[in-house]
Amino acid sequence: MSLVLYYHPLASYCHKVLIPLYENGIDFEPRLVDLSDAESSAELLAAWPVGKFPVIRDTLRNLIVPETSIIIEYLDQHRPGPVRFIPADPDAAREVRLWDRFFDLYVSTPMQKIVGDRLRAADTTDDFGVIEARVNLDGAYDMLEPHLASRTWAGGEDFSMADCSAAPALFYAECVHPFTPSYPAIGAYFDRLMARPSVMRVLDEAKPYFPFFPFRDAIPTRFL
Ligand SMILES: N[C@@H](CCC(=O)N[C@@H](CS)C(=O)NCC(=O)O)C(=O)O
Repeated sequence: MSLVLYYHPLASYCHKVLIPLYENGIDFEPRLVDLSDAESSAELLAAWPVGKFPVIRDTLRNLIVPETSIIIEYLDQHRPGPVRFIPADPDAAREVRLWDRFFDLYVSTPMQKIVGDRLRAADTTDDFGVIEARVNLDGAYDMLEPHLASRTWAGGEDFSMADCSAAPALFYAECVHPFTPSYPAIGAYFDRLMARPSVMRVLDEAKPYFPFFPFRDAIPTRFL
């Protein structure tokens, strides 16, 4: 098997890459990253010294591919399947890349700030940073609501990289800073995302690890 995926089943950015892998039935060898294990961490750092995951190793080309958006572009180019994640049309591709960036930077980043703060020791929490993250999420929801009211998927009428980014971002954001029921168009889009078999599979595989999620009590019961 030529693709090795360094990942963890609970990690939101790993979901972002598992979705396209499952959408197109791409074979890969899963390599679970355990940051509490020195050997596992060292293997990840050797592949990508930034230490963030997921990371893909393509053993056929002797290549490391980090960063989720770059990984999805790589899969689209080198393992194309029935679902194309970046449209061929340059204007449509730009729109997909824009909303991919939007979900990473303006939904995932504040969502992760809130989650990360919950994991800190009581005397090192960043209350102001968490308030700021919640304000940022409200701003993102205000922008997403009209955007999603007029389209099926985040980048247009076809499922794309932007939706791979949106699914985990919104799944965890709904737990830490709910958008339902106040934002009906985001809620309807979220339901469309959650009904995708690839997304259902990713969440099913994450389920055994839900007890480790600091906002586990806020996971909607339909996912448990
Ligand atoms: N910009 C990166 C973000 C990846 C990321 O933040 N991954 C998280 C897991 S969801 C991680 O590596 N966390 C471990 C850490 O930051 O030490 C990407 O798109 O791949």
